[in-house]
Amino acid sequence: MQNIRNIAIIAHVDHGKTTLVDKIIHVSKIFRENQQFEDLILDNNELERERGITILSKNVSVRYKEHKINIIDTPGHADFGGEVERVLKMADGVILLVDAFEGPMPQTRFVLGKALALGLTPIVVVNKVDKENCRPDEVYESVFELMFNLDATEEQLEFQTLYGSAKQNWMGPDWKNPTDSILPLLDAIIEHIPAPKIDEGTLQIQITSLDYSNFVGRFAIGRIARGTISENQQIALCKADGTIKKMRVKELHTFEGLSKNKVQTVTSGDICAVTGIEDFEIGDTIADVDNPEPLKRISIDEPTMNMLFTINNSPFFGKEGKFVTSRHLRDRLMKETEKNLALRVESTDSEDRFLVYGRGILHLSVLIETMRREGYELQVGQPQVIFKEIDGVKCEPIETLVVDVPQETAGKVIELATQRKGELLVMEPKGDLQHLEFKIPSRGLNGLRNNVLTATQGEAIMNHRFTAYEPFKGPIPGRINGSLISMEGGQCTAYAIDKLQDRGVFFIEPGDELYTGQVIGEHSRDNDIVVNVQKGKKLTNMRASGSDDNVRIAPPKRFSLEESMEYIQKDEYLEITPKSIRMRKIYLYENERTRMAKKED
Ligand SMILES: Nc1nc2c(ncn2[C@@H]2O[C@H](COP(=O)(O)OP(=O)(O)OP(=O)(O)O)[C@@H](O)[C@H]2O)c(=O)[nH]1
Ligand SMILES: [Mg+2]
Repeated sequence: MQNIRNIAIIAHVDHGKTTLVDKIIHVSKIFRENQQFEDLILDNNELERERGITILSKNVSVRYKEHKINIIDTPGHADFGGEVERVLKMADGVILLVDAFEGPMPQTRFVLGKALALGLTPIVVVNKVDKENCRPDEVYESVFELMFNLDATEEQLEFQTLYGSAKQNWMGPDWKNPTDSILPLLDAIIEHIPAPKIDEGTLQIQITSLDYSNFVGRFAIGRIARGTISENQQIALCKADGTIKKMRVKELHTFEGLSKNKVQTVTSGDICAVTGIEDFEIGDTIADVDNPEPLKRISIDEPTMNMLFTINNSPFFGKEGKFVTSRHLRDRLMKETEKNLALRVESTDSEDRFLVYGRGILHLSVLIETMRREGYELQVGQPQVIFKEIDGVKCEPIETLVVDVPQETAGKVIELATQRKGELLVMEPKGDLQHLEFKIPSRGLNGLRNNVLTATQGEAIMNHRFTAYEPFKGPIPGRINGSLISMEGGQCTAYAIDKLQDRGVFFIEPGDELYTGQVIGEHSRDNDIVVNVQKGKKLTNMRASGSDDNVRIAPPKRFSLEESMEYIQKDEYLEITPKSIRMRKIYLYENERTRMAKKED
């Protein structure tokens, strides 16, 4: 029987989890083989690298002092919180990372609450003590207070604390005295995280995660709660609907460093990846073939938002993408639901349109961005929060919003949040910033980030997380400005844009190909207007000379995918192709829009 420790690393977004896990892998290799390694990068998919965030949790494993330590790196963004909750089932302890300047944030509270509820005792790591304005002692105090407020047991309140800098590769008991390695953390794990509890009985593994390999197909990943599992063994798969299917294990792997290691047998307490299990879902139990006993299923957070996904039917349809039909869209969305647990897809009365339910803007935008990179064209509608009727009362999702801003702009931020039914709960100094906490309907967050950043010259740090459903708070004013809409199709000219500059801000550049009904700018007033940007002199070389009209044109306003998702109105779509993101009116022609608006009244 080997000595095993199973730990999950949890924290608010960006507090340094992945950096720390990279360093742990690094040091354990050096420790064993006495050699240098390249920088390891755990955030290995393209979107994770570009955005510098973890989207999927990952299993790795290191060996240290006769122990095998299985580590699960988790995502810190609130939209992926369901993932954390699930993988905590594989752990016997957690490392809670907290940024030595920021302190506990909304997601810290959420993940810590889940860990405490599962009876796990954390090792607290106050990370980033190298930051100039850090305040590790205060942060320690607030972590203690947070645990207390989350009803931690006496035992849990006696948590171990380490200070350090994952980036500078050290951990130790005192933040003022840097050590020369992160080994003190590994020692603390071995000493304070309990070994897995071994229950007597036949095989039980709950599938908590999955992985793909081009060679062997899908891996079912889980921790062996009871018994042993071997290559080629017959097992029973216990499904959600109560059915039990007999199948055979093909290959069996354990985690070793960043990769997997093929093995013959794995015993209870360890985490393994199994192939050969067909049609499994997360939450299913792999059990003994003669005595199948399923484990209690994992509940998954309900979606709080939905968006209409539809095929691209703009005049530019099919020009830039490979997969454009409703069949393509349907198959791709259905495939996604197999691994993206918090996502739900519903058919509508039209075979071209689907309602996609998710946990927030980022959750849905990651899917959209992935699809566009794969060659899909699609359109999406304005994100809608999901209302619920609770005891006969219409309720809506409410979030905790935390904004840290420079003193002098705090007033503006409070005003913006209050306009959207935000309720200020906390206002206190944090370093030289002002720390604000609000309770606000999810609806009110739509587009708020953009306004807050503008109001604070980009200085605000903003975070929010779903807390609960509460009775509907009443109407919230939407976007104040209307849209500038292209009257005609074709290339726009610098001359025409220049003449219209006093009407608002443009999202397009001279020379862009447009179509009738495309949203090309923001009107300076509250109504939509149709403008002609094609007329006038066609300047052949837009950028060439200083005497051209175009030199006076303000640069176009550019939106990220998420900003556009938050920007569009109810009667608008976002057209997404591998090459472009365009906004458009659902009804491209003005007479159609007038007719439809009348119908709605
Ligand atoms: N100054 C400083 N920066 C750090 C430290 N540890 C991590 N960082 C930086 O913080 C940023 C976020 O680090 P990550 O390790 O990706 O954070 P994470 O917690 O994995 O983030 P998510 O997975 O998105 O929740 C990166 O730019 C790191 O370089 C540290 O000890 N000191
Ligand atoms: Mg990470």
